[in-house]
Amino acid sequence: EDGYDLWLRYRLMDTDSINRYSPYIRDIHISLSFTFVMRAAASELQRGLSGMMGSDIPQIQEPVSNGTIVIGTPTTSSVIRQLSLPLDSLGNEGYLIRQVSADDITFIVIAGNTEQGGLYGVFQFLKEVQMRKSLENVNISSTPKVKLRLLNHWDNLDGTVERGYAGNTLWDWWKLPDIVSPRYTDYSRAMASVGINGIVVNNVNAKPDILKAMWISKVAALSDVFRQYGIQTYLSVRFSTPYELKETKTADPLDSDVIAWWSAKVQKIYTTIPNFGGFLVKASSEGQPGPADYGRSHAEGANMLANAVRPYGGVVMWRAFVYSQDDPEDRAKQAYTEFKALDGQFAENVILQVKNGPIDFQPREPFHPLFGGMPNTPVSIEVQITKEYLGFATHLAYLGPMWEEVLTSDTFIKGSGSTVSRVIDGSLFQHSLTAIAGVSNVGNDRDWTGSHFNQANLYAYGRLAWDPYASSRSIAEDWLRLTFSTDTSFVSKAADIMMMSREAVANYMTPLGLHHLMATGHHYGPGPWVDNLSRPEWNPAYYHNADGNGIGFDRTQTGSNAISQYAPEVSAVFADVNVVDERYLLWFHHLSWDYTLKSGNSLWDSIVQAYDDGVASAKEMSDMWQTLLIYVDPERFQNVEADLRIQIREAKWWRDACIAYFQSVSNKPLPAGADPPEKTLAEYRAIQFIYAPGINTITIEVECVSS
Ligand code: BDP
Repeated sequence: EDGYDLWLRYRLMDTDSINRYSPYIRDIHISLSFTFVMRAAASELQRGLSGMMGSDIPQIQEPVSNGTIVIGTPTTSSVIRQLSLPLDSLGNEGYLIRQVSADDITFIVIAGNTEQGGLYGVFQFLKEVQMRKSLENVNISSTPKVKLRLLNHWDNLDGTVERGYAGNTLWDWWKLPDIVSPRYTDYSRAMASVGINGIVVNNVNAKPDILKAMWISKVAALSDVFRQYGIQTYLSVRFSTPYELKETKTADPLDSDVIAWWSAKVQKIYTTIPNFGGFLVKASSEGQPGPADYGRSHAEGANMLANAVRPYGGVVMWRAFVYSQDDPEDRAKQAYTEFKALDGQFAENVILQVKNGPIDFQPREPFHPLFGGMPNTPVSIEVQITKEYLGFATHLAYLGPMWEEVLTSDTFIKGSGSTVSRVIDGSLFQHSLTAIAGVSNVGNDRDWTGSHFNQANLYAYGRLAWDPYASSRSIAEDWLRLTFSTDTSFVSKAADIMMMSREAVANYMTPLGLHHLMATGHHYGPGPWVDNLSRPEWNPAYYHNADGNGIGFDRTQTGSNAISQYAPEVSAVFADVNVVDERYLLWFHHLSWDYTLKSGNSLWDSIVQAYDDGVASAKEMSDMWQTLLIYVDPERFQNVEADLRIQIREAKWWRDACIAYFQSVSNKPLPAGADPPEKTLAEYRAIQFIYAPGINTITIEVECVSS
């Protein structure tokens, strides 16, 4: 039980369950006209059902009898065609699972308008059985609410993964394209099982080499596997590639040689990778070259690439993660300021990819003001599945509630109910190009994600990409049933652990709206004292502004006025210290240490209390896990147990180091009953990790230059 099977565990069921399911699961009706996606679906169904039933569930072509499962599309399956099922509303990727009776025969049909829809239906059907749901009169249909559901790998060509905590890259670049690991198939199965339909294979901090013919052929070999599962392939590209490969004299997006270079390159890519989807671009951002180097706007840069991919139906996902050291403004305001002015100037196959919050994947951020701020531009959300700022692989932090928090946030841009999910699914501003991107936590570790509970984040991401309105708790419960046990008391208690975990991390790292207190470079441990990096906005001190009088970032009118980037209804709430959710307090306000919170306690005492709550929650999670021993196999139980031990220790490290530092600034006594930090501030400051995982050469260059 090493976690390799993820949530696709087709383990033998108990005899009662086998008996209960056998009338519905006898054989699988396929058609010879299936192409590769439906063939992959049929073999997945056979594999899953045979595994769970403990006997071969064969694929058949004739005849349909009681207990046959008919799969396919109206075009490829004559049985489905004759049933005249209500498939119209399912679109290109939806599915219908239904028990039907015809000619005195009762059987289940899994249908889609396309093979991809059929594949998703098959995975859903398998989940129903894995979760021991009843199949009597089964009638389930579902259609994804977001068109492009992407996993962004930050995988480097040298095999490392930027911000990756699950080993090295899964892509064996060195051996590709000749040797194609069967693991790529298992990866694609897992992705398709949660509805992912696009993979960006390389880091946004891209190297020019990825567009050399040799690398394109490596990507093509991966892509051949992906497309069996309805997955398109995308590449991150470096804006200056033609210039850096010495094939043009500039990378100016308005230069005709540059335009011609990209068009020719795109044509070659599509010849080699027929299911290519387009480009992801990080430009004029954190040292990456971009249109700004040539005095051009982001729209001019993006549109040039968009023109190149348009003839093939490709898209450009242009990242809005930009902030400049030359700009004295609050970093939280910069992306909005820069992009708002360009609204309406982007080509129709460009989508602006915006991180969930205005800074950078912190344990808690308010929603990014560009959600709702760019009505004339398709805008997608980028979330980070890999836990760069939430304890890497070992801390248990289920991110579902964090994403739900942002997706359900109301932008009020078109009045009440203008939620971020409605921006993302295109319904608020009627955009048909919609997307959601998650920064992958997948590596070549046996368990794929570095820990068992990190698998839940990958799963939840896929589920929310399919349906941004889904509840994070019910996703957690499904994942637990698929991954560990369907026992109801296990599921309910383990889901409680998951649901409290992110709040625990936010409390022991950055409570009450504090943010970016992480140490330099690796971002693992605490570093609230860091104030000497060359770029001001890389310093934790820039964000907390703690001094003898108080702490927090004033983003109201008396400060940076970042709140003005939100709709008046939202900014009024953020502006009012008495109304704002206290979990965002110090994100928006600079307050005296003696300021009184709603609890009646002072700010200083409340900060200490929140850190203590975080540590207490980590302990509680571990105690709760101990009660689940009987439900979980020893190997996985002990893995989680060991991770939780690390988490308790490091929660305390975070708490002690931050309190030691903030106390040195506030000069306040600890509230009665609070333990003093175990070590001195000097000792916490001396802790260094030079070889922490996830830092790539670019990051090291950037941050070393600055320190
Ligand atoms: C930051 C990461 C950095 C990424 C950057 C990005 O620290 O490694 O390159 O985001 O999203 O959070 O481009």
